[in-house]
Amino acid sequence: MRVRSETQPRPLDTSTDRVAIERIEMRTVRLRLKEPFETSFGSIDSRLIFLVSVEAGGTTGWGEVVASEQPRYSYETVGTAKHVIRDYLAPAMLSRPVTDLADLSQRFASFRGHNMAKAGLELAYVDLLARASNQSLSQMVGGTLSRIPVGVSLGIQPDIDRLLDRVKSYLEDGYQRIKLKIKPGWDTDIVREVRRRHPGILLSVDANSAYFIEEQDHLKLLDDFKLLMIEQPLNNDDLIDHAKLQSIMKTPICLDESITGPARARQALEIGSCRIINIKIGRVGGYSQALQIHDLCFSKGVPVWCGGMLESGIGRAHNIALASLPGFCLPGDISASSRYFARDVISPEVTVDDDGTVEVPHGPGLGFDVDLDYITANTQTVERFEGTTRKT
Ligand code: OSB
Ligand code: MG
Repeated sequence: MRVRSETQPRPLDTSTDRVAIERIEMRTVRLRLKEPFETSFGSIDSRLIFLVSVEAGGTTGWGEVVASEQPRYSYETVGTAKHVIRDYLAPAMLSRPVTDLADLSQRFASFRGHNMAKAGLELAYVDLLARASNQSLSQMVGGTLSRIPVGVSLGIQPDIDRLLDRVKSYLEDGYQRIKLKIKPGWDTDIVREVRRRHPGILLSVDANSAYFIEEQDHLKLLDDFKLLMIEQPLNNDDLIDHAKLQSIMKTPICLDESITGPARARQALEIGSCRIINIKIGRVGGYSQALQIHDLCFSKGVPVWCGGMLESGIGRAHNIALASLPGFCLPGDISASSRYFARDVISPEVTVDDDGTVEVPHGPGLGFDVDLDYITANTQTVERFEGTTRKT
């Protein structure tokens, strides 16, 4: 598989003046999901959205920490991210003016792990810079696409009929790729049925680490269904067993959970753990890391696509910007706001066209208005941190 564009992405241009961040705010907002979302590690019916904003010189930048309430997808939670931002990352960001994204990410690198917490602040910082320099996020990160292809990630359903209904209706909406969540007992039979009804569609599966290498003979059965990929079949921090599995499977393995940063991406490609990488800005620790993984994969012709974490519109706007980079040649998990929530925190909401694409907005920063009234009405907690190095 080849990546689509010949254009080399530009490095993030943050050569504006040093920015003295005056205030950081973190807040949690409860949004109900329109329908429960079930994966191999559990089911949720609402999302505790974790928003962060940073302020300087009268401009506010917005980011989202994609951690869940429980440590199931990863060890991070809303609670650990609050702690790490409050006690370590916010003080590091406020301690002196920030020169550029590399400066910020270097300060954060002295604290181990907690990528989602770090990413939330990086996102807010990049949105702040974009607004201050009157550029869109996509321009800031060197995006080249004006529309991005998108797919939908379908949770485990109560029964096969319900699954087939959902697949049909998302295909009617135009989504370019259907991803089915699988787990032992909800895998080959349902994939076979979906494939039989839709022989030509881009179809993938995501196991969220539900299998062991000892189950390789069973996993190999999935080779019969012309899947675009199988996402993260094995343990969340494994590379070795995935390499063994990839060597005996025809279906490309795509790693999600295992790719926690650029070094892991390099190692995975070196030993053949996967042929495709899902990039989530939160999982890898922010734009600084996501761009490096993108550039590495782009230079090697390895396809990447943008994963999702059931974000609100704020995280989704950042995902759209990232997915506008030239290496993102497969449809992302960037569905319409209405696929998740009755009402989103941005306006206009993210919509998907009949051709299964989302427009990359042109306006400054996120390119969407942040609906502060709606956010305030649904806010559960707020904490603010003030800088000491005010501009005079
Ligand atoms: O593994 O990609 C995943 C949601 C929460 C946690 C992990 C994953 C997902 C999704 C949903 O698949 C993607 C989305 O539509 O946001
Ligand atoms: Mg996944």
